[in-house]
Amino acid sequence: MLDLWYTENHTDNVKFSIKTTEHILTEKTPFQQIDFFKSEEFGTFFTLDGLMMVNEKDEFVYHDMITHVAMATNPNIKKVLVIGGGDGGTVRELTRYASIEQIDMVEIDERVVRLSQEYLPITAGKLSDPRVTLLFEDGLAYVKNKEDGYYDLILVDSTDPIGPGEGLFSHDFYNNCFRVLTDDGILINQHESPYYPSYAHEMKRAHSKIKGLFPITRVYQFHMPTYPSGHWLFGFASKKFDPLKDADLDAWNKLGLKTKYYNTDIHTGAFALPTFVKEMLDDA
Ligand code: AAT
Repeated sequence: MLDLWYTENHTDNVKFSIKTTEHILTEKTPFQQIDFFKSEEFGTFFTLDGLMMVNEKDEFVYHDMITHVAMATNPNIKKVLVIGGGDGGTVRELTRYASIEQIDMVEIDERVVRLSQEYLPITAGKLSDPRVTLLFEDGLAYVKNKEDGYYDLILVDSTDPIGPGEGLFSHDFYNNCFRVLTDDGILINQHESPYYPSYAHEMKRAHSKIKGLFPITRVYQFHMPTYPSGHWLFGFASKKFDPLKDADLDAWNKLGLKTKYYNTDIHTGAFALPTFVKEMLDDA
């Protein structure tokens, strides 16, 4: 029996490997290289340009945390924009709220969506919800052309700031997000990791740009076993609602949604950051 391992460089000096049982496919699109694999430990997973995006085992952590923190903060969210997120996991979590009326997902690479629908129904299964509209274009251009004050919530479920995701970490993009949000709008963005310096550098850059635009900016953390260092962050930027002072956690619990990672203790706890992270964000 051959041992086939998927290996990813987490830094120039650190590698992360998963034993695979099958390399399902490899495909180069105009935007990136997509690879799908099967493994014992993480089930089916896919990578973009050699970086882990989603796997069946830990996707719940990321998709719970990108969605439920904002939804518990403002239960009146009706119109949501997801940027990226082609695997559908973020949309899946959003569709659990009967109160949401419209979900627009803007994904640059249609192939990520189609392949996820074929090989990862666990995340893509709710993309057919009638409230969901799929748009295949660059999220940067989409927000530039969108009217003012339209969305209650924007979730930026993007790749890292190399390749097609780069523009989604730009000042211009955050500025347009601010503009297309309603007066009580919330922006959640993929905020990289504080641990390895190359990721921490991007975390600080993103934070410094968002801090200058939104009156309320926080960062919260979660544990993602397959992302570099396992320590990952989302940014919470908002025009009106503070995720700690204004969240109605009892109301969220009354919804009775069963989640595997998020709960209302985590909601509060995730904003408690280690000292080294606070210091980096403070001088960002
Ligand atoms: N749900 C977790 C999965 C992702 S994938 C991020 C998606 O963002 C990809 O499908 C990619 O095609 C899409 N994307 C990249 N750039 C753009 C863009 N400019 N406009 C719209 N969509 C885009 C996130 C994984 C996070 C990994 C952290 N290491």
